[in-house]
Amino acid sequence: MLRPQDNGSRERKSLNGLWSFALDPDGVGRTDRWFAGPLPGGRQMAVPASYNDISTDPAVRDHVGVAWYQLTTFAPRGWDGQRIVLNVEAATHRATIWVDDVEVASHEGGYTPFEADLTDHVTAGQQSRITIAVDNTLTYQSIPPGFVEDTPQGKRQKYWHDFFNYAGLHRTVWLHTTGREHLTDVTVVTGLDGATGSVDYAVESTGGARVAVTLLDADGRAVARGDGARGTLVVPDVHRWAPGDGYLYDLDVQLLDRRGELLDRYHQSVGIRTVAVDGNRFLINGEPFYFTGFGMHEDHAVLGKGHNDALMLHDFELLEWIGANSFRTSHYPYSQDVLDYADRRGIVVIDETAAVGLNMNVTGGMFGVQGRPTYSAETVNDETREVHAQAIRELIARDKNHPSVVLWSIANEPESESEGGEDYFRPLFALTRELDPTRPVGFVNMMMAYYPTCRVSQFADVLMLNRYYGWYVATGDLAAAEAMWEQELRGWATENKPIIITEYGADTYPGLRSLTAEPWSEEYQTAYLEMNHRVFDRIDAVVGEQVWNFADFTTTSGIVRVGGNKKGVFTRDRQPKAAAYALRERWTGKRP
Ligand code: BDP
Repeated sequence: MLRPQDNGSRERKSLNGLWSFALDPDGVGRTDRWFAGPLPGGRQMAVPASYNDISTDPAVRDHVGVAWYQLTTFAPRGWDGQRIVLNVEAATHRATIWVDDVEVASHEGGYTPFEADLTDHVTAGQQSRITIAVDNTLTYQSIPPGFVEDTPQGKRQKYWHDFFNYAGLHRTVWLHTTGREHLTDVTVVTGLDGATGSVDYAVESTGGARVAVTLLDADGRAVARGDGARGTLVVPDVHRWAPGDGYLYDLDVQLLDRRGELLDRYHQSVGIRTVAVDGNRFLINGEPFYFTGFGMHEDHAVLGKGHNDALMLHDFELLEWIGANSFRTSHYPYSQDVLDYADRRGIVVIDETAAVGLNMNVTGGMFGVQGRPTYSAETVNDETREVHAQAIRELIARDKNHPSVVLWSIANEPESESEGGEDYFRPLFALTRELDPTRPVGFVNMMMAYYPTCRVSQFADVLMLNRYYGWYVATGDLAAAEAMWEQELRGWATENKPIIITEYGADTYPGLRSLTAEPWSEEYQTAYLEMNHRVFDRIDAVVGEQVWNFADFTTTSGIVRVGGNKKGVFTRDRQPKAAAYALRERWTGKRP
């Protein structure tokens, strides 16, 4: 699937704005054919946004089940004769679409795009009613997993991940055109040989029309041309894509009929770079790379997980200010706008699926759920794994061409110390490698699978560790934490793989100060991070540090969360805590 774009041959129309909206707590909308006419209740909802925090009504915030969105719109008159497609960038966690009375598509998974070919269902210049039923329910067979508890007070959604189950149409909904005979996919793989770059390209299309490609540099000059659906373009004197230098070429892909008339066209941006793992080094363009940055969240006041360009730009400004060269899309695929922008800014991305919370032993008051076995016929099973596999396929299909993406993370903190975990993950690693042999693959290990008990890290090219010595373990005792942490890390270092610390952090209530650096204070967060850095700096195999978290974020309610998770280095409204200045000094050398 190609992301909708405007170019000489394609047009797109955003359907963002206010849609009609109705909650369906009893699940009657489908049988009552809500798609066949105006939705009941006359409520409105903004797209893109999570619906949860828009209203003052707790029934909206805590809704479990289907929410209906509806818009009456026109395919522009000038689109007559073109193929017309509806593209939904994200509907969390699954959705069904109708155009007028006809069901045209449904999709499982809350963070990857899907589309419906509307050519036979809409007429250019005439009105159509688009209805999208979005279901936020999590089950043992969804990614992420969860279950719904029926209580005398109503349905309660339970899950094992530490962020609020925001739902809705989080990203842009597009109506767009392609040629009738059209391009369906473009894949690029780049290489370097000294000063010469290469771009292997593969183009897929319907029908057998001719493909011609031109690679343009950032000034619009053609630097290489190719004929045919596959080939290698050679770029002498290449300008590499590199961390901090998001240089992009443009691959102009044209589908041509026998007379050379344009049938369809697509512009694919290309950053020419290589990624490799060599022993315990992580190499970008053959040079060792050290990750600095954060695990992040798509999380903002009012918008929830809704994408907003202004807020995105501001987050990238803060990343630059603090000297971060990378982030992880914890714990789900982020908006495609974020990845496009990371490409352009030269920010390095660890790209993660939404497989978070496959660890049902974790309880401790965090999620308000009793422990249970993770891998069993009744919980995470073969069907879950197939949904997970599909999530990996869709992530790679969507993000394979982003130079910023250097590493796939196929899960966050699953149960990985058991045989069940080993059996569950073995085929998923094989699948990821088969789909993308060009990037390293890993998953994020949690402290319950401490060294040497983890049975899944054997499959990973890179070790990604989340550790909270000095927070959940040895709380407040940084000296003890430092010794324990170093000991464990020295164990991992014997594996001769690069180690990225993908989470370390301390909850910090902004404004709480304490001369003796007590937990929750700004002083403690700074001291905690400094302790971690001393340990990392002593261990050669550590090739990256990503603090948990970039900013405070909303979670489910619980006794260990005070207005959400407060491990942000920035507050939820993106103001710095004291630790931000310490990190800035470490990462940029700039004194506060
Ligand atoms: C880790 C999770 C992350 C949590 C964090 C925490 O990966 O999602 O928010 O711990 O407890 O277990 O703050």
